[in-house]
Amino acid sequence: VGNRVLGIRLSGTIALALIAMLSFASAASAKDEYLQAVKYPDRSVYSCRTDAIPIYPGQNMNLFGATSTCPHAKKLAGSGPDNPFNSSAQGFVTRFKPSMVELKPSGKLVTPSVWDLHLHHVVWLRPNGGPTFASGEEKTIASMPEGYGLKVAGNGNWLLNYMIHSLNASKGRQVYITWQIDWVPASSPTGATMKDTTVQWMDVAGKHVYPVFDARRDYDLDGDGNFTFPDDVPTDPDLPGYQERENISQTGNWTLNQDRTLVFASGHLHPGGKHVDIDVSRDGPDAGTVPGDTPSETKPIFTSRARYYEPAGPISWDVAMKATRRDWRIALKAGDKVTTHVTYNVSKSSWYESMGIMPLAVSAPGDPAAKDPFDDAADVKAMYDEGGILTHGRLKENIDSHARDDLNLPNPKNLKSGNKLPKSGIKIKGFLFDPGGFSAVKSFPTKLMHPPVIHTGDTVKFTNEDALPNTPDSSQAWHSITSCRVPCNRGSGIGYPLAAGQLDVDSGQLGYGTGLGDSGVTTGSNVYVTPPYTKPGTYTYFCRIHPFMRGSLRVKK
Ligand SMILES: [Cu+2]
Repeated sequence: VGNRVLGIRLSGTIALALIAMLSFASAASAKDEYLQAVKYPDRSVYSCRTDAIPIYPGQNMNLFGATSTCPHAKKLAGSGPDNPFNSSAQGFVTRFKPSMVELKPSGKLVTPSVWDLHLHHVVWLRPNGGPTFASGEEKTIASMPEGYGLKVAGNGNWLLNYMIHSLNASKGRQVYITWQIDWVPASSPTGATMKDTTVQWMDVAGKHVYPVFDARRDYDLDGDGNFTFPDDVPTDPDLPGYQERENISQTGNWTLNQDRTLVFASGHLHPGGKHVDIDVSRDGPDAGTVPGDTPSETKPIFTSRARYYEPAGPISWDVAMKATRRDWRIALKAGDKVTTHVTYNVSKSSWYESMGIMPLAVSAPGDPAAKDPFDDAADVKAMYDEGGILTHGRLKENIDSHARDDLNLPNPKNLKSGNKLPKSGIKIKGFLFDPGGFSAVKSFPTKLMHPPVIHTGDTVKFTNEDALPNTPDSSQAWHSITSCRVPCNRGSGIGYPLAAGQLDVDSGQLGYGTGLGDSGVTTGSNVYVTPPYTKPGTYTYFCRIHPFMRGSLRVKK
């Protein structure tokens, strides 16, 4: 190795030390730890899947359906029965690994890439007990610690809430939602001593069926690059971010009505998200009687951190979440209040329709390993400081392969102006903005890309003709108009384009969602009018739902 490193002349000793540091850094990052399944003698592992789910061009529907504990069960390992899921005999689910596969016309099963077909969310709900297991594209594996499981009937009925997002206009595709479960029969020796759990669903924005909020760059009032929901939502109506107040939900808080033990937790967030946190408040000997009314009455109990494999940082789904470790047990008392927080990085981009969820596996008190955040504060602090553990490594399907590819498209800023924009504005039809729209594909004709012209102070009207009123949700394609930074002409993915234009412009999803889950996803209109453009220049925008859809416009004095 020469001693000219990074263009700086270094002494041999310093160069060697630098090389040693660099190789240590890469070794450390390669040494992620993963949560291992508890291998009980009475455990068997099964694969389960839904029936085929049709995918409509560009769909982003939030749907509900019926399912059972393990449809189309196939035993993968263990000495249990081939299919315990057609009997009412109970068992414990001790591990739950979700995914989605595409059923190709040839019959082949392929896990689709996140930039193509994307598992936005799927939640398994018990008909009387609410949500239990859940997944987004991060595909966290829920894995109970030794001695704990979720007790259900083999042939139990479940509801499925799922949103599968097609990022393109392709037709005729079908997927299965899949899950792999570790199953311990309740009648087995292991099952006889196993403790049941329930799931306490902690959702910062769970007021609506589609529980989302926005995290915009201008919400960062203290300039630290982060926006924590709901803590950083201002109470002053004149401050940016105040509009998110309506999304704050009591579902982010849980006041216990009996003593309980927490045994497992793992967070869910979206690109841009950094961590989901829970803390617990208990009233102390102060004058007030409200848990958390002085800072000493609140203790952090777990931070689920996002581990981004994405080289560009927290901007894509190339991420895995940290879950609690095997020995994590938190003893809580009746009256304790658990609170959820989620933090997004808003220094690079604004994030729309963001989530912050932390399902907690909860059991009866009495586990001798459980520690009380106040009575055993040092033990709980040590558990907290140790942090979480990943449940799986990097997923090939989450690699944002085409984001930022050079497509040899011109920079809209350098294009000659197009015509003056008519009053009718810009139409969206067939997944194309017109005039001034383009598709992020190589050799898109430049002659269609010329930016239409408006004048300072003008607004722009967009009409989404791919979503017509009084048509089925499945025949509509919902589009957004979201500002991106010029040139906005590179390859599409999750991490490109980013909602990082000169102005924060976002229309929401234009369309007429009518289903229970869909009505909150769309704006209920196919028309959007932008705020006035006050400064001359060339502006670019894209569709967040179908990021290959781009467009530009030019503002003149
Ligand atoms: Cu779109």
